[in-house]
Amino acid sequence: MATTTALNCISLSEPDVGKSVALLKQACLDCGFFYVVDHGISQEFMDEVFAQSKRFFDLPHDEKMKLLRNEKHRGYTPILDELLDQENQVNGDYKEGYYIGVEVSEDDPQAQKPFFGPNLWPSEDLLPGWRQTMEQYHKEALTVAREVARIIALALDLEAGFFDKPEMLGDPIAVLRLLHYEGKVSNPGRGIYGAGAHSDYGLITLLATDDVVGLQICKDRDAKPRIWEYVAPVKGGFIVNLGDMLERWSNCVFRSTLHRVIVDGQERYSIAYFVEPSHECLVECLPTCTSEANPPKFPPVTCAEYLSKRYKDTHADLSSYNNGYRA
Ligand SMILES: O=C(O)CCC(=O)C(=O)O
Repeated sequence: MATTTALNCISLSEPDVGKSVALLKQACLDCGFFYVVDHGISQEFMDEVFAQSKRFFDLPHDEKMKLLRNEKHRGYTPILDELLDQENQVNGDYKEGYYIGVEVSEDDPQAQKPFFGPNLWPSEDLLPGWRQTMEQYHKEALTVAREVARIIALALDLEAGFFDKPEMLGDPIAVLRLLHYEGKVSNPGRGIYGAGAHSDYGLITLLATDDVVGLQICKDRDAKPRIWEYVAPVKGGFIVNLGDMLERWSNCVFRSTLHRVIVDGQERYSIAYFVEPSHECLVECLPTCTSEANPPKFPPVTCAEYLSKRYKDTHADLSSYNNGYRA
């Protein structure tokens, strides 16, 4: 049985910023995962978001498939749509999801960009208040993410507002993703997982989960065999992890850690909020993370380019869906 890892916990109401920076830095050097609490989103509202999420996933399959994700990565992703770990998974993730991005109307020139455009929404008759709940959560989570990014900047010896610059989190590709694990029992020996091993793509992810245990992290991806540890859910708080763009920015000083979801037969709900910078943001080694003896490990890349490739590599081709099912 895997053990449960101990993670540092950052309170966003902590008046001693130096203390938060030290705790966060240690977590980022060690495993790239930490808890964030006292973030200002009320428990009552979090419960409402989870309840609305459940209402969506409770809909009949045909109803959900009317909102199948589009080429802008908005909408419903059925079970097995995503394959995160091609080496170790046989079919794909035994989870379903729903992507909600930044709402950009069709006539806005920004809608021409990948990942930007109008969201897909279930009708108000079907799920009253659903859109409003999700839009509010999207907004509140972004505020939390910006606050966490300020502490990260300080931990990297940058000015606190480094990620607040327009080319950074000015027009972020921030994606809310509702997730539902229906309860199919994971079997690593047979390549069956709720979510296969992966690291996230962007700057940070804020993850809210229900109280069903399932998330595991592996601190050393090169270890043989890999050692997996559970991350305990935190009531009302976020599990925050660093993404690959931050690992690139920090020249691997900060860690973007492999994680996966093991399902023991119980249904599970979680809500991920992926924070990626603006489309044109150039992700390149920070001056504080390189020296003559430690040159940049990755070439610079724009956020949109990097993200498009990662989504393409992990999601089913949309043309493989026919009448609600995959060929
Ligand atoms: O559901 C979870 O606990 C983790 C989800 C996750 O890793 C992801 O969506 O990237």
